[in-house]
Amino acid sequence: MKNLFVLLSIILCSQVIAQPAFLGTEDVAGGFSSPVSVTHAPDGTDRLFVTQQGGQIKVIDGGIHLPTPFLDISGIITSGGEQGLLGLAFHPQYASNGFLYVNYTDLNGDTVVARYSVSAADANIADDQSALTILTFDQPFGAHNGGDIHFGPHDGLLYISSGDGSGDPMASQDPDSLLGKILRIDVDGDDFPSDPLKNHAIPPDNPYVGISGADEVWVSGLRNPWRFSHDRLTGDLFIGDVGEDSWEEFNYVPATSDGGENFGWPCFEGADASGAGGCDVNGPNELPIAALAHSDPESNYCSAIGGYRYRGQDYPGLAGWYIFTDWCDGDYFVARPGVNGWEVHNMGTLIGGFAVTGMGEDEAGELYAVAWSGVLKITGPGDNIFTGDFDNN
Ligand SMILES: [Ca+2]
Ligand SMILES: [Ca+2]
Ligand SMILES: [Ca+2]
Repeated sequence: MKNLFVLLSIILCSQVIAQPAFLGTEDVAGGFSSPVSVTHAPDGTDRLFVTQQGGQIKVIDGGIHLPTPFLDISGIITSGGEQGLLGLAFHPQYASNGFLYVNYTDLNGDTVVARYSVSAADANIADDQSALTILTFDQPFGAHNGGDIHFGPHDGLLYISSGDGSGDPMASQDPDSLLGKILRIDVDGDDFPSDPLKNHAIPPDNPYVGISGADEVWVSGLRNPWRFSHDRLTGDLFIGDVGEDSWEEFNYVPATSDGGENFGWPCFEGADASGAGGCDVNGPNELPIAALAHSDPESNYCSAIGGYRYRGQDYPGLAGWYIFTDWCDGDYFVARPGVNGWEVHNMGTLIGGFAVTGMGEDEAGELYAVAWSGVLKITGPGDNIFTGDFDNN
């Protein structure tokens, strides 16, 4: 009889262990209006900053969503659809210089990257009169603006994502156009002293310096790189590129790259060649490390949400995994380099579809998602991520 109880308890324990929650979420704060990004300032305060599409930046301090906006530029932007305040990044030396950078569509619908300064009086209020335009470029239509911005942790340069502008998608293949690219600039200099709307320097090792093509361009051939990130440890670049009819792409540029990668759009979607006008089906096409098929009958993939490679401390089982999702479907994925290229695993749905618009890191490298009106912390296993059943596809 005693042995039976032992056997029963082992079976019961096994059943509990057989369906572990590899990824989960914890509520952090709510009450946001159309949040599109969450990030931190490198200043030791452990605050989170949430970007709202309508033009406000809100602060979470000690788990409290502060009612007064950090910055409100709603009066100088166009928002709605794919337009609005789309990205926020803090200068690596923010603790000493107080500079932050935003990416928004202005009243003409054109992209503006501008610098603001924190106010002298209050660390939770930026000076809305301190704007300095860093870079601006035309957007032919309202959609495909890209809009994310991040400083490279390895080079201190500002990276900016731009979509193809939803006009002529061949802009993504035109090295003279800033559309359909990841741009890379140095915000600590000004190579254009006579131009008040260009206040940045060109990194001398950018791939089109000294040859035909816009000097700000880092990589090209992207359709709508809505959210991207750097690996905070290595500087590797991960780009979620929203697809058209067939594939949601997650693209990768190692920190050792010289730039100039061409991710194929519109001549390719994933590995599929297109006969679009002017396209060379034998032309360059850097393939994604992960791609979600619209044709998957069990899923509803429609908008890649680029995530982050986990470098936090709370969930060692996630260490080194790139975690990403899709806005419409809600499935979460993890990826890392394997023996035969990148291995990718579907970790299931965390909080449902049409929810997560972006992800971000706190100062310690813990991961967060913005979804509906809230900010959620992404939680994981304490040990090996693969200790039990999971959907390995
Ligand atoms: Ca200038
Ligand atoms: Ca050039
Ligand atoms: Ca591609």
